[in-house]
Amino acid sequence: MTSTRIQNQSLRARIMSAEDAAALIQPSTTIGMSGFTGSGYPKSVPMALARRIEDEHAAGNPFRVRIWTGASTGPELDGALAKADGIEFRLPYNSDPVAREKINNGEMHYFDMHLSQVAPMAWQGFLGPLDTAVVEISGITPDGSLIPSSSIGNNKTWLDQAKQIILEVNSWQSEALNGMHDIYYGTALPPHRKPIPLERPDDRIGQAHFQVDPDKIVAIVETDAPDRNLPFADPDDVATAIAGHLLDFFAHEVKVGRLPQELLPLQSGVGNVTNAVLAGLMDAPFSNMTAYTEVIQDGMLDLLEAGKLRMASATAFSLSPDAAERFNREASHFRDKLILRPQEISNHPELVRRLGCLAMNGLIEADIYGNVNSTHVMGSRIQNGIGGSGDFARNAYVSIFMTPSTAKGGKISAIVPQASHVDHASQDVQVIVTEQGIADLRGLSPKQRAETIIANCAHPTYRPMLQDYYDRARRTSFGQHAPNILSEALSWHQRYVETGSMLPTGS
Ligand code: 0RQ
Repeated sequence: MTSTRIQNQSLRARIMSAEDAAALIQPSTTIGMSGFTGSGYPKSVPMALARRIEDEHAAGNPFRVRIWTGASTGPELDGALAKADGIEFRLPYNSDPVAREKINNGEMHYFDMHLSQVAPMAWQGFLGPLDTAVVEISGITPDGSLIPSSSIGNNKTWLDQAKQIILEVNSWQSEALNGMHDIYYGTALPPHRKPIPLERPDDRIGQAHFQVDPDKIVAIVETDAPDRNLPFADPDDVATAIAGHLLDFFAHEVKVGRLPQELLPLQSGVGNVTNAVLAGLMDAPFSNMTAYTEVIQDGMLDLLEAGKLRMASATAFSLSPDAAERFNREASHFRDKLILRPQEISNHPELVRRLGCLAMNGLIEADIYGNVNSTHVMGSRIQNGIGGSGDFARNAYVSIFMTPSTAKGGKISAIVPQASHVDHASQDVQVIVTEQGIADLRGLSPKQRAETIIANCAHPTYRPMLQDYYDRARRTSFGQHAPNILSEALSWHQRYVETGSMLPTGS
Protein backbone atom coordinates (compact mmCIF):
# COMPACT_ATOMS: atom_id res chain seq x y z
CA MET A 1 0.00 0.00 0.00
CA THR A 2 1.26 3.48 -0.72
CA SER A 3 -1.06 5.86 0.97
CA THR A 4 -2.30 9.05 -0.65
CA ARG A 5 -1.50 10.60 2.72
CA ILE A 6 2.14 11.04 1.62
CA GLN A 7 1.94 13.77 -0.97
CA ASN A 8 5.59 14.72 -1.18
CA GLN A 9 7.15 12.75 -4.01
CA SER A 10 10.74 12.71 -2.81
CA LEU A 11 9.74 11.56 0.68
CA ARG A 12 7.82 8.63 -0.81
CA ALA A 13 11.19 7.09 -1.62
CA ARG A 14 11.78 6.67 2.12
CA ILE A 15 8.78 4.40 2.71
CA MET A 16 9.90 1.08 4.20
CA SER A 17 8.78 -1.70 6.53
CA ALA A 18 8.65 -1.26 10.30
CA GLU A 19 11.40 -3.91 10.60
CA ASP A 20 13.73 -1.97 8.29
CA ALA A 21 12.97 1.25 10.16
CA ALA A 22 13.58 -0.38 13.56
CA ALA A 23 16.94 -1.65 12.26
CA LEU A 24 18.05 2.00 12.10
CA ILE A 25 17.84 2.29 15.90
CA GLN A 26 20.98 1.41 17.84
CA PRO A 27 21.28 -0.06 21.38
CA SER A 28 21.67 2.40 24.29
CA THR A 29 20.40 5.33 22.24
CA THR A 30 17.62 7.73 23.16
CA ILE A 31 14.34 7.77 21.25
CA GLY A 32 11.75 10.54 21.45
CA MET A 33 8.42 8.93 20.62
CA SER A 34 5.10 10.60 19.99
CA GLY A 35 2.11 9.71 22.14
CA PHE A 36 -0.02 11.25 24.85
CA THR A 37 -2.72 9.49 26.92
CA GLY A 38 -2.94 6.65 24.46
CA SER A 39 -3.28 8.71 21.32
CA GLY A 40 -0.98 9.53 18.45
CA TYR A 41 1.77 7.10 19.47
CA PRO A 42 3.70 5.04 16.89
CA LYS A 43 2.18 1.58 16.68
CA SER A 44 4.38 -0.35 14.33
CA VAL A 45 8.07 0.60 14.73
CA PRO A 46 8.10 0.11 18.55
CA MET A 47 6.75 -3.42 18.12
CA ALA A 48 9.33 -4.19 15.44
CA LEU A 49 12.00 -2.78 17.76
CA ALA A 50 10.70 -4.96 20.62
CA ARG A 51 10.99 -8.06 18.36
CA ARG A 52 14.52 -7.06 17.41
CA ILE A 53 15.45 -6.56 21.07
CA GLU A 54 14.04 -9.99 21.94
CA ASP A 55 16.11 -11.56 19.16
CA GLU A 56 19.26 -9.79 20.36
CA HIS A 57 18.62 -10.86 23.95
CA ALA A 58 18.09 -14.46 22.80
CA ALA A 59 21.47 -14.25 21.07
CA GLY A 60 23.02 -13.03 24.33
CA ASN A 61 23.48 -9.42 23.22
CA PRO A 62 22.46 -6.54 25.49
CA PHE A 63 19.97 -4.14 23.87
CA ARG A 64 18.01 -1.50 25.76
CA VAL A 65 16.98 2.02 24.81
CA ARG A 66 15.96 5.22 26.54
CA ILE A 67 12.39 6.31 25.77
CA TRP A 68 10.95 9.83 26.02
CA THR A 69 7.32 10.53 25.09
CA GLY A 70 4.59 13.09 25.64
CA ALA A 71 2.74 11.08 28.29
CA SER A 72 1.26 7.57 28.34
CA THR A 73 1.22 5.57 25.11
CA GLY A 74 -0.20 2.11 24.41
CA PRO A 75 0.58 -1.58 24.67
CA GLU A 76 2.29 -1.52 21.26
CA LEU A 77 4.90 0.89 22.62
CA ASP A 78 5.45 0.85 26.39
CA GLY A 79 3.88 -2.58 26.80
CA ALA A 80 5.86 -4.29 24.02
CA LEU A 81 9.20 -2.66 24.82
CA ALA A 82 8.88 -3.21 28.58
CA LYS A 83 7.90 -6.86 28.02
CA ALA A 84 11.03 -7.29 25.89
CA ASP A 85 13.01 -5.79 28.78
CA GLY A 86 14.10 -3.16 26.29
CA ILE A 87 13.62 0.08 28.24
CA GLU A 88 16.55 1.28 30.28
CA PHE A 89 15.09 4.69 31.13
CA ARG A 90 11.66 6.23 30.62
CA LEU A 91 10.14 9.72 30.97
CA PRO A 92 7.84 11.61 31.66
CA TYR A 93 4.59 9.65 32.36
CA ASN A 94 3.56 6.02 32.18
CA SER A 95 0.33 4.15 32.77
CA ASP A 96 1.28 0.87 31.12
CA PRO A 97 0.94 -2.01 33.61
CA VAL A 98 3.95 -3.99 32.30
CA ALA A 99 6.23 -0.94 32.41
CA ARG A 100 4.82 -0.03 35.85
CA GLU A 101 5.75 -3.47 37.16
CA LYS A 102 9.30 -3.17 35.78
CA ILE A 103 9.69 0.24 37.41
CA ASN A 104 8.35 -0.97 40.74
CA ASN A 105 10.57 -4.07 40.63
CA GLY A 106 13.56 -1.77 40.23
CA GLU A 107 14.32 -3.02 36.70
CA MET A 108 13.76 0.25 34.83
CA HIS A 109 14.62 3.86 35.60
CA TYR A 110 11.69 6.26 35.42
CA PHE A 111 11.86 10.05 35.61
CA ASP A 112 8.36 11.21 36.58
CA MET A 113 8.15 14.91 35.79
CA HIS A 114 5.84 17.87 35.14
CA LEU A 115 4.66 17.54 31.55
CA SER A 116 5.11 21.24 30.77
CA GLN A 117 8.79 20.97 31.65
CA VAL A 118 9.82 18.13 29.34
CA ALA A 119 10.49 20.17 26.20
CA PRO A 120 12.21 23.07 28.01
CA MET A 121 14.38 20.59 29.92
CA ALA A 122 15.31 18.83 26.68
CA TRP A 123 16.36 22.20 25.21
CA GLN A 124 18.28 23.05 28.36
CA GLY A 125 20.34 19.93 27.71
CA PHE A 126 19.70 18.16 31.02
CA LEU A 127 18.23 15.08 29.38
CA GLY A 128 21.16 14.37 27.08
CA PRO A 129 21.17 14.12 23.29
CA LEU A 130 18.19 12.76 21.37
CA ASP A 131 19.22 10.23 18.74
CA THR A 132 15.97 9.27 17.03
CA ALA A 133 12.45 10.68 16.83
CA VAL A 134 9.70 8.15 16.08
CA VAL A 135 6.59 10.20 15.48
CA GLU A 136 3.12 9.29 14.25
CA ILE A 137 1.59 11.80 11.86
CA SER A 138 -1.59 11.76 9.81
CA GLY A 139 -0.10 12.91 6.50
CA ILE A 140 2.62 14.76 4.59
CA THR A 141 1.76 17.76 2.43
CA PRO A 142 3.20 18.25 -1.09
CA ASP A 143 5.77 20.71 0.31
CA GLY A 144 6.95 18.20 2.94
CA SER A 145 5.20 19.67 5.98
CA LEU A 146 3.94 17.10 8.47
CA ILE A 147 0.25 16.97 9.42
CA PRO A 148 0.09 16.01 13.09
CA SER A 149 -1.92 13.11 14.44
CA SER A 150 -4.30 12.79 17.42
CA SER A 151 -1.77 14.15 19.89
CA ILE A 152 0.98 16.76 19.74
CA GLY A 153 2.79 16.21 23.03
CA ASN A 154 6.52 16.92 22.62
CA ASN A 155 6.66 16.08 18.90
CA LYS A 156 7.85 19.51 17.81
CA THR A 157 10.82 19.23 20.13
CA TRP A 158 11.62 15.62 19.18
CA LEU A 159 11.49 16.48 15.44
CA ASP A 160 13.70 19.53 15.96
CA GLN A 161 16.24 17.85 18.21
CA ALA A 162 16.63 14.29 16.92
CA LYS A 163 19.56 13.39 14.71
CA GLN A 164 17.31 11.10 12.64
CA ILE A 165 13.54 10.94 12.19
CA ILE A 166 11.31 7.92 11.60
CA LEU A 167 7.71 8.76 10.72
CA GLU A 168 4.64 6.56 10.96
CA VAL A 169 1.84 7.80 8.69
CA ASN A 170 -1.37 6.40 10.15
CA SER A 171 -4.28 6.39 7.72
CA TRP A 172 -6.68 5.34 10.52
CA GLN A 173 -6.46 8.92 11.81
CA SER A 174 -9.11 11.25 10.41
CA GLU A 175 -8.00 13.47 7.53
CA ALA A 176 -10.07 16.20 9.15
CA LEU A 177 -7.33 16.55 11.79
CA ASN A 178 -5.58 18.71 9.20
CA GLY A 179 -5.99 22.30 10.39
CA MET A 180 -6.91 21.45 13.98
CA HIS A 181 -3.40 21.88 15.39
CA ASP A 182 -1.59 25.00 16.55
CA ILE A 183 2.17 24.48 16.70
CA TYR A 184 3.88 27.39 18.40
CA TYR A 185 7.49 27.85 17.34
CA GLY A 186 8.19 30.91 19.52
CA THR A 187 9.60 29.27 22.65
CA ALA A 188 13.20 29.99 23.64
CA LEU A 189 15.52 29.56 26.57
CA PRO A 190 16.28 32.38 29.02
CA PRO A 191 17.37 35.12 28.60
CA HIS A 192 15.55 35.15 25.26
CA ARG A 193 12.09 34.04 26.44
CA LYS A 194 9.14 36.19 25.42
CA PRO A 195 5.56 36.22 26.74
CA ILE A 196 3.46 33.58 25.00
CA PRO A 197 0.87 35.60 23.06
CA LEU A 198 -2.21 33.62 24.06
CA GLU A 199 -4.96 35.46 25.89
CA ARG A 200 -8.00 33.26 25.31
CA PRO A 201 -8.27 29.46 25.04
CA ASP A 202 -9.33 29.82 21.38
CA ASP A 203 -6.39 31.96 20.26
CA ARG A 204 -4.24 30.42 17.54
CA ILE A 205 -0.63 31.53 17.88
CA GLY A 206 1.27 29.08 15.68
CA GLN A 207 0.95 27.01 12.55
CA ALA A 208 -1.01 23.91 11.57
CA HIS A 209 1.92 21.68 10.53
CA PHE A 210 5.37 20.64 11.73
CA GLN A 211 8.31 21.88 9.70
CA VAL A 212 11.26 19.47 9.57
CA ASP A 213 14.56 19.16 7.85
CA PRO A 214 13.71 16.51 5.18
CA ASP A 215 17.29 15.23 5.18
CA LYS A 216 16.77 13.96 8.74
CA ILE A 217 13.85 11.72 7.72
CA VAL A 218 15.41 8.27 7.36
CA ALA A 219 12.26 6.16 7.23
CA ILE A 220 8.53 6.44 6.67
CA VAL A 221 6.32 3.56 7.74
CA GLU A 222 2.68 3.33 6.76
CA THR A 223 0.15 2.13 9.35
CA ASP A 224 -3.60 1.83 9.67
CA ALA A 225 -4.20 1.16 13.35
CA PRO A 226 -6.44 2.64 16.03
CA ASP A 227 -5.27 4.55 19.09
CA ARG A 228 -5.37 2.79 22.49
CA ASN A 229 -8.78 4.20 23.35
CA LEU A 230 -9.82 2.50 26.56
CA PRO A 231 -13.55 2.32 27.27
CA PHE A 232 -14.86 4.36 30.21
CA ALA A 233 -17.22 2.78 32.71
CA ASP A 234 -20.55 4.52 33.17
CA PRO A 235 -20.22 6.76 36.22
CA ASP A 236 -20.92 4.73 39.38
CA ASP A 237 -22.64 6.13 42.50
CA VAL A 238 -19.36 7.32 44.00
CA ALA A 239 -18.27 9.19 40.85
CA THR A 240 -21.74 10.67 40.46
CA ALA A 241 -21.74 11.87 44.07
CA ILE A 242 -18.31 13.49 43.66
CA ALA A 243 -19.47 15.21 40.48
CA GLY A 244 -22.64 16.40 42.26
CA HIS A 245 -20.68 18.03 45.10
CA LEU A 246 -18.34 19.74 42.64
CA LEU A 247 -21.12 21.06 40.42
CA ASP A 248 -22.94 22.43 43.48
CA PHE A 249 -19.68 24.17 44.42
CA PHE A 250 -19.40 25.75 40.95
CA ALA A 251 -23.04 26.90 41.13
CA HIS A 252 -22.38 28.44 44.52
CA GLU A 253 -19.25 30.22 43.28
CA VAL A 254 -21.25 31.67 40.37
CA LYS A 255 -24.01 32.76 42.75
CA VAL A 256 -21.62 34.63 45.03
CA GLY A 257 -19.90 36.23 42.03
CA ARG A 258 -16.53 34.49 42.24
CA LEU A 259 -16.98 32.66 38.94
CA PRO A 260 -18.67 33.89 35.75
CA GLN A 261 -21.79 32.10 34.47
CA GLU A 262 -19.75 30.39 31.74
CA LEU A 263 -17.22 29.36 34.46
CA LEU A 264 -13.50 29.65 33.61
CA PRO A 265 -11.51 27.40 31.28
CA LEU A 266 -11.82 23.82 32.53
CA GLN A 267 -8.87 21.51 33.00
CA SER A 268 -9.85 17.97 33.63
CA GLY A 269 -7.65 14.96 34.40
CA VAL A 270 -8.47 11.60 32.91
CA GLY A 271 -10.48 8.81 34.53
CA ASN A 272 -13.98 7.85 35.47
CA VAL A 273 -14.49 10.55 38.10
CA THR A 274 -13.55 13.42 35.81
CA ASN A 275 -15.69 11.89 33.08
CA ALA A 276 -18.61 11.87 35.55
CA VAL A 277 -18.02 15.59 36.19
CA LEU A 278 -18.12 16.27 32.46
CA ALA A 279 -21.32 14.20 32.17
CA GLY A 280 -22.81 16.24 35.03
CA LEU A 281 -21.98 19.49 33.24
CA MET A 282 -24.41 18.44 30.49
CA ASP A 283 -27.32 19.16 32.83
CA ALA A 284 -25.73 21.95 34.85
CA PRO A 285 -26.79 25.58 34.36
CA PHE A 286 -23.54 26.69 32.70
CA SER A 287 -23.18 27.38 29.01
CA ASN A 288 -20.66 28.85 26.61
CA MET A 289 -17.92 27.13 28.60
CA THR A 290 -14.35 26.60 27.37
CA ALA A 291 -11.67 24.04 28.21
CA TYR A 292 -7.93 24.71 28.42
CA THR A 293 -6.66 21.30 29.32
CA GLU A 294 -4.38 18.41 28.39
CA VAL A 295 -6.78 15.89 26.98
CA ILE A 296 -10.12 15.88 25.22
CA GLN A 297 -12.32 13.12 26.67
CA ASP A 298 -15.65 11.65 25.63
CA GLY A 299 -17.59 14.03 27.86
CA MET A 300 -16.10 17.04 26.10
CA LEU A 301 -17.32 15.87 22.71
CA ASP A 302 -20.84 15.57 24.20
CA LEU A 303 -20.59 19.06 25.69
CA LEU A 304 -19.34 20.49 22.39
CA GLU A 305 -22.13 18.82 20.45
CA ALA A 306 -24.74 20.08 22.91
CA GLY A 307 -23.35 23.61 22.55
CA LYS A 308 -22.57 23.80 26.28
CA LEU A 309 -18.84 23.92 25.59
CA ARG A 310 -17.84 26.57 23.06
CA MET A 311 -14.38 25.14 22.35
CA ALA A 312 -11.62 23.02 23.84
CA SER A 313 -7.84 23.40 23.69
CA ALA A 314 -5.64 20.43 24.64
CA THR A 315 -2.58 18.52 23.50
CA ALA A 316 -4.28 15.16 22.84
CA PHE A 317 -7.43 13.14 22.62
CA SER A 318 -8.24 10.43 25.14
CA LEU A 319 -11.39 8.83 23.80
CA SER A 320 -13.23 5.56 24.29
CA PRO A 321 -13.48 3.37 21.15
CA ASP A 322 -17.08 4.55 20.52
CA ALA A 323 -16.17 8.20 20.92
CA ALA A 324 -13.07 7.78 18.72
CA GLU A 325 -15.21 6.29 15.98
CA ARG A 326 -17.71 9.10 16.37
CA PHE A 327 -14.95 11.69 16.26
CA ASN A 328 -13.50 10.21 13.08
CA ARG A 329 -16.99 10.20 11.52
CA GLU A 330 -17.81 13.77 12.53
CA ALA A 331 -14.34 15.31 12.74
CA SER A 332 -15.09 18.10 10.29
CA HIS A 333 -17.95 19.16 12.56
CA PHE A 334 -15.62 19.41 15.58
CA ARG A 335 -12.72 20.91 13.68
CA ASP A 336 -13.26 24.59 14.37
CA LYS A 337 -14.04 23.90 18.04
CA LEU A 338 -10.88 21.97 18.93
CA ILE A 339 -7.24 23.01 19.05
CA LEU A 340 -4.32 20.69 19.79
CA ARG A 341 -1.07 22.34 20.94
CA PRO A 342 2.38 21.26 22.12
CA GLN A 343 2.20 20.17 25.77
CA GLU A 344 4.59 22.93 26.84
CA ILE A 345 1.82 25.33 25.70
CA SER A 346 -1.29 23.35 26.75
CA ASN A 347 0.20 23.01 30.25
CA HIS A 348 2.18 26.24 30.44
CA PRO A 349 2.09 27.74 33.95
CA GLU A 350 2.04 31.30 32.56
CA LEU A 351 -1.05 30.52 30.49
CA VAL A 352 -2.83 28.48 33.17
CA ARG A 353 -2.42 31.38 35.59
CA ARG A 354 -3.44 34.02 33.01
CA LEU A 355 -6.53 32.14 31.83
CA GLY A 356 -7.55 31.19 35.38
CA CYS A 357 -8.18 27.51 34.77
CA LEU A 358 -10.40 25.43 37.00
CA ALA A 359 -8.10 22.46 37.60
CA MET A 360 -9.78 19.14 38.40
CA ASN A 361 -7.48 16.20 39.05
CA GLY A 362 -7.53 12.83 40.77
CA LEU A 363 -5.45 11.87 43.79
CA ILE A 364 -4.18 8.75 45.51
CA GLU A 365 -4.30 10.17 49.01
CA ALA A 366 -4.54 13.47 50.83
CA ASP A 367 -3.58 14.10 54.39
CA ILE A 368 -5.64 15.97 56.93
CA TYR A 369 -3.77 19.19 56.08
CA GLY A 370 -4.43 18.84 52.37
CA ASN A 371 -1.04 17.71 51.08
CA VAL A 372 -1.78 15.53 48.07
CA ASN A 373 -0.07 12.38 46.84
CA SER A 374 -0.95 11.72 43.19
CA THR A 375 1.70 9.20 42.37
CA HIS A 376 3.11 6.82 44.98
CA VAL A 377 1.08 4.03 46.61
CA MET A 378 2.31 3.51 50.18
CA GLY A 379 5.00 6.09 49.50
CA SER A 380 7.03 3.90 47.21
CA ARG A 381 5.10 2.18 44.39
CA ILE A 382 4.56 4.47 41.41
CA GLN A 383 1.04 4.36 40.00
CA ASN A 384 1.32 6.58 36.88
CA GLY A 385 3.11 9.85 37.47
CA ILE A 386 2.36 13.49 38.24
CA GLY A 387 1.46 14.15 34.61
CA GLY A 388 0.11 17.64 34.15
CA SER A 389 -1.57 17.85 37.52
CA GLY A 390 1.22 20.00 38.98
CA ASP A 391 1.35 22.32 35.98
CA PHE A 392 -2.30 23.10 36.53
CA ALA A 393 -2.77 22.78 40.30
CA ARG A 394 -0.20 25.36 41.34
CA ASN A 395 -1.34 27.92 38.81
CA ALA A 396 -5.10 27.37 38.64
CA TYR A 397 -7.79 29.85 39.62
CA VAL A 398 -9.24 27.05 41.73
CA SER A 399 -7.18 23.91 42.29
CA ILE A 400 -9.50 20.95 42.91
CA PHE A 401 -8.62 17.33 43.72
CA MET A 402 -11.18 14.54 43.62
CA THR A 403 -11.17 10.95 44.87
CA PRO A 404 -13.34 8.22 46.32
CA SER A 405 -12.82 8.39 50.11
CA THR A 406 -11.51 4.80 50.18
CA ALA A 407 -9.59 2.48 47.85
CA LYS A 408 -9.19 -1.30 47.55
CA GLY A 409 -12.65 -2.14 48.81
CA GLY A 410 -12.38 0.05 51.90
CA LYS A 411 -9.04 -1.36 53.05
CA ILE A 412 -7.37 2.00 52.36
CA SER A 413 -8.46 5.47 53.42
CA ALA A 414 -7.77 8.17 50.84
CA ILE A 415 -7.61 10.64 53.74
CA VAL A 416 -4.67 9.83 55.98
CA PRO A 417 -2.89 11.45 58.93
CA GLN A 418 0.14 12.19 56.76
CA ALA A 419 0.62 11.67 53.03
CA SER A 420 3.24 8.99 52.34
CA HIS A 421 4.52 11.08 49.40
CA VAL A 422 3.68 14.67 48.43
CA ASP A 423 3.20 15.87 44.85
CA HIS A 424 1.02 18.87 45.64
CA ALA A 425 1.85 20.80 48.78
CA SER A 426 -1.09 22.06 50.82
CA GLN A 427 -0.56 25.54 49.37
CA ASP A 428 -1.45 24.14 45.90
CA VAL A 429 -4.56 22.31 47.05
CA GLN A 430 -7.62 24.50 47.45
CA VAL A 431 -10.57 22.11 47.25
CA ILE A 432 -10.83 18.36 47.99
CA VAL A 433 -13.91 16.41 46.98
CA THR A 434 -14.93 12.86 47.86
CA GLU A 435 -18.31 11.17 47.63
CA GLN A 436 -18.75 12.20 51.30
CA GLY A 437 -18.59 15.91 50.55
CA ILE A 438 -16.39 18.86 49.64
CA ALA A 439 -13.73 20.68 51.63
CA ASP A 440 -13.20 24.27 50.50
CA LEU A 441 -9.80 25.01 51.99
CA ARG A 442 -9.22 28.48 50.58
CA GLY A 443 -8.16 30.93 53.26
CA LEU A 444 -8.01 28.32 56.04
CA SER A 445 -5.18 27.68 58.51
CA PRO A 446 -3.80 24.12 58.80
CA LYS A 447 -5.98 23.28 61.81
CA GLN A 448 -9.08 24.67 60.10
CA ARG A 449 -8.16 22.66 57.00
CA ALA A 450 -7.82 19.45 59.03
CA GLU A 451 -11.18 19.92 60.73
CA THR A 452 -12.88 20.61 57.38
CA ILE A 453 -11.26 17.67 55.57
CA ILE A 454 -12.00 15.17 58.36
CA ALA A 455 -15.61 16.33 58.69
CA ASN A 456 -16.43 16.62 54.97
CA CYS A 457 -14.24 14.18 53.06
CA ALA A 458 -13.30 11.19 55.24
CA HIS A 459 -15.22 7.93 55.00
CA PRO A 460 -17.36 7.29 58.12
CA THR A 461 -15.28 4.18 58.92
CA TYR A 462 -12.08 6.20 59.07
CA ARG A 463 -13.44 9.54 60.30
CA PRO A 464 -13.33 8.70 64.04
CA MET A 465 -9.79 7.34 63.64
CA LEU A 466 -8.66 10.57 61.97
CA GLN A 467 -10.43 12.70 64.56
CA ASP A 468 -8.77 10.71 67.35
CA TYR A 469 -5.33 11.15 65.73
CA TYR A 470 -5.92 14.88 65.29
CA ASP A 471 -7.25 15.35 68.86
CA ARG A 472 -4.23 13.59 70.34
CA ALA A 473 -1.90 15.58 68.07
CA ARG A 474 -3.54 18.76 69.37
CA ARG A 475 -2.42 17.73 72.84
CA THR A 476 1.02 16.29 72.22
CA SER A 477 2.54 17.66 69.00
CA PHE A 478 5.93 19.40 69.06
CA GLY A 479 4.28 22.37 67.34
CA GLN A 480 0.65 23.43 67.25
CA HIS A 481 0.60 25.02 63.78
CA ALA A 482 0.05 21.73 61.93
CA PRO A 483 -0.12 19.20 64.78
CA ASN A 484 1.23 15.73 64.09
CA ILE A 485 2.39 12.69 66.02
CA LEU A 486 5.56 11.79 64.18
CA SER A 487 5.79 8.24 65.51
CA GLU A 488 2.27 7.54 64.27
CA ALA A 489 1.92 9.70 61.17
CA LEU A 490 2.65 6.88 58.70
CA SER A 491 1.43 4.01 60.87
CA TRP A 492 -1.72 3.52 58.76
CA HIS A 493 0.45 2.85 55.71
CA GLN A 494 2.71 0.52 57.68
CA ARG A 495 -0.35 -1.39 58.87
CA TYR A 496 -1.58 -1.76 55.28
CA VAL A 497 1.82 -3.06 54.14
CA GLU A 498 1.87 -5.56 57.00
CA THR A 499 -1.78 -6.66 57.13
CA GLY A 500 -3.40 -5.61 53.83
CA SER A 501 -5.65 -3.07 55.55
CA MET A 502 -5.35 0.34 57.18
CA LEU A 503 -8.00 -0.73 59.67
CA PRO A 504 -6.68 -1.93 63.03
CA THR A 505 -6.67 -5.73 63.26
CA GLY A 506 -9.86 -6.99 64.82
CA SER A 507 -11.95 -4.03 63.62
O1 0RQ B 1 -5.79 0.76 41.07
O2 0RQ B 1 -6.84 -0.29 39.14
O3 0RQ B 1 -5.21 -1.54 40.56
O4 0RQ B 1 -7.47 -0.98 41.45
O5 0RQ B 1 -5.11 3.63 41.82
O6 0RQ B 1 -7.52 4.65 40.89
O7 0RQ B 1 -9.78 5.19 41.76
O8 0RQ B 1 -9.52 4.17 39.43
O9 0RQ B 1 -8.87 6.56 39.96
O10 0RQ B 1 -8.21 6.37 37.51
O11 0RQ B 1 -8.87 8.56 38.63
O12 0RQ B 1 -6.68 7.43 39.15
C1 0RQ B 1 -4.39 9.55 41.12
C2 0RQ B 1 -3.93 7.42 39.96
C3 0RQ B 1 -6.29 8.22 40.23
C4 0RQ B 1 -4.78 9.42 38.63
C5 0RQ B 1 -4.83 8.65 39.99
C6 0RQ B 1 -5.47 2.86 42.97
C7 0RQ B 1 -6.82 2.27 42.63
C8 0RQ B 1 -6.60 1.90 41.17
C9 0RQ B 1 -6.59 4.14 39.99
P1 0RQ B 1 -6.37 -0.63 40.52
P2 0RQ B 1 -9.00 5.07 40.50
P3 0RQ B 1 -8.22 7.24 38.69
C10 0RQ B 1 -4.11 14.85 33.67
C11 0RQ B 1 -3.72 14.95 35.11
C12 0RQ B 1 -1.82 11.81 38.34
C13 0RQ B 1 -1.76 12.42 36.96
C14 0RQ B 1 -2.76 13.50 36.75
C15 0RQ B 1 -3.40 9.91 38.28
C16 0RQ B 1 -5.75 3.06 40.69
O13 0RQ B 1 -5.66 10.50 38.69
O14 0RQ B 1 -2.58 9.17 37.75
O15 0RQ B 1 -3.47 13.93 37.63
N1 0RQ B 1 -3.10 11.20 38.61
N2 0RQ B 1 -2.82 13.93 35.53
O16 0RQ B 1 -7.13 1.16 43.43
C17 0RQ B 1 -3.66 2.58 46.95
C18 0RQ B 1 -4.74 4.59 47.44
C19 0RQ B 1 -5.28 4.57 46.12
C20 0RQ B 1 -4.95 3.51 45.30
C21 0RQ B 1 -6.26 4.88 44.21
N3 0RQ B 1 -5.00 5.57 48.29
N4 0RQ B 1 -3.92 3.59 47.78
N5 0RQ B 1 -4.13 2.51 45.69
N6 0RQ B 1 -5.56 3.75 44.13
N7 0RQ B 1 -6.10 5.41 45.45
C22 0RQ B 1 -3.77 13.60 32.88
C23 0RQ B 1 -2.31 13.54 32.47
O17 0RQ B 1 -1.49 14.11 33.04
C24 0RQ B 1 -1.96 12.73 31.31
